[in-house]
Amino acid sequence: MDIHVLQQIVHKTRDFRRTQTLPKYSPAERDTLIKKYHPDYRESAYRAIRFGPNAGEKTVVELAALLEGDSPVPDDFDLTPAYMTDVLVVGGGGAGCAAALHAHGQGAKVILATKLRLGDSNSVMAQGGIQVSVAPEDSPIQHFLDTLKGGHMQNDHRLLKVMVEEGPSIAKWLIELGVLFDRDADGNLHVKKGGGSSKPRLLTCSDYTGLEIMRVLKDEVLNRKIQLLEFCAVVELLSDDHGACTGAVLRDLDNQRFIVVAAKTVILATGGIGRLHIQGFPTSNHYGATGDGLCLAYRMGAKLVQIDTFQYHPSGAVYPEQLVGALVTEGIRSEGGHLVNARGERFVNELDTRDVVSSSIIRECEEGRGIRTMSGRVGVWLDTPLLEVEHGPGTLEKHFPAMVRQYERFGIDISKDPVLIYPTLHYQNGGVKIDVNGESEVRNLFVAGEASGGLHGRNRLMGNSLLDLMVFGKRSGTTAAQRATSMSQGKLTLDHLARFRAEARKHGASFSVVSPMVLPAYAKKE
Ligand code: MEZ
Repeated sequence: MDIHVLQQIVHKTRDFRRTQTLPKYSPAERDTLIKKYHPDYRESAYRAIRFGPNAGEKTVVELAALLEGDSPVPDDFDLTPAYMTDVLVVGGGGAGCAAALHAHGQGAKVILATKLRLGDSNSVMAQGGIQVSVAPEDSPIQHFLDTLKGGHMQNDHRLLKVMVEEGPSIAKWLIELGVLFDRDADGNLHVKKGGGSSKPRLLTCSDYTGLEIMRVLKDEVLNRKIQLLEFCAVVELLSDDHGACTGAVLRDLDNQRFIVVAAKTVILATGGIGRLHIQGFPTSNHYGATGDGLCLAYRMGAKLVQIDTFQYHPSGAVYPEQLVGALVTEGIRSEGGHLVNARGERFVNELDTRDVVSSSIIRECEEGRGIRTMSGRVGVWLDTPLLEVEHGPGTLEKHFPAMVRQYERFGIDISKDPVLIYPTLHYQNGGVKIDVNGESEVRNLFVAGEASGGLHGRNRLMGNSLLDLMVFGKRSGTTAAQRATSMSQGKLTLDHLARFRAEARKHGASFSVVSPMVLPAYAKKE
């Protein structure tokens, strides 16, 4: 049936729905729902990793194959360095830029390598805000408790404590650099409430918060003339006789040549894995989100944590086809947008945590209450016109200009028509195990942002990602630089790779998968 005909149920049921208050699920109901419908609980999508630091632990099959994958670098590779630096930062998103700026601020020589362009990252695509407890009725303790609850009490307490406590100083730093957060009429910072939070805590720049933060950070990296190696993907790390990290091998994607960088410390800020499309899910992630940092760190011997849990953001676009998987910010639900099934009914408190909301949407669709597009995709409605009814005409244009434009390009006016959504692969909850300064279990190898794990437990709260990458970008950049400026460059070897290959052979690995993936499997091959 035509999508415009199907939409009518949303308009017809709006007035009734506006009179409803939906309770949140009890803890027991949430558990039952998630175990039945959340993709993290589909056993067939998982397998045990056969060797390496996480041997015997389960992760999704797509990631397991890459973690066990072989390096593109041969054993007898010539390790003469083309560059020497104190700190090598890998990744040009928020965590990478923050790490590079703070390392540079310590007086260290810094190289920032990124496989695409500076700024190409999930950070620029973060829409709904950054969580910081700045409101008078809020506190870091409250932020700590909300995050812990959202993460099913599985968060690393030490990392979480650091993140919530340093939030306000990070907001101050960003404002001083020039980030224009939304403000109230009296000039105070405007805070909004996100899913799973007990207090309004989101600082926003309309619905392009990440883009605004990255505008400023990118400028700062360029102004400080930090050396950039763009279109250079890190494909292997280097180690000394004691297994400490001493640099990396990069592949220049323009001419496919390898480049060796000798670095006293390395910071991986390589982001997530959305482009692995685990379990066939579309993704909200950028083109380079292929989990490179996880594979690189794993081969070096760094332990990973909670790599069996992923975030499927409840509202990924389902229609039109060109937008499939693209993010429809949680901000719309925060401002009152209803989720509506094919019968015109609400079916979950829209501000419950993302795992609960996503599981509820999947339940509706699996039980036949979803809406099917002509191309065969299924989803539920997000009642966007409701925001205009509740808060006045022009609300969407004012608060969600990016979202309005995203749909306008395809002839859809979200102030008049609801949009069709379904969970989209958004975030990797786990990653490389780090300490409070971002250092992994491998000496001199630091990890910041989405590639690291432990902070968010089994479900990240909205807006905690931008804060995570600023806090741990800062801590890893500062610590890596202080360490590097007080030591000499270590020997460059591939000994860790020889050990990894020997172990792989013992387990009968076929060496047919090469990792890191660098670009998605469907990238055009030259
Ligand atoms: O932190 C996020 O993932 C976020 C703010 C997303 C969004 O819905 O806008």
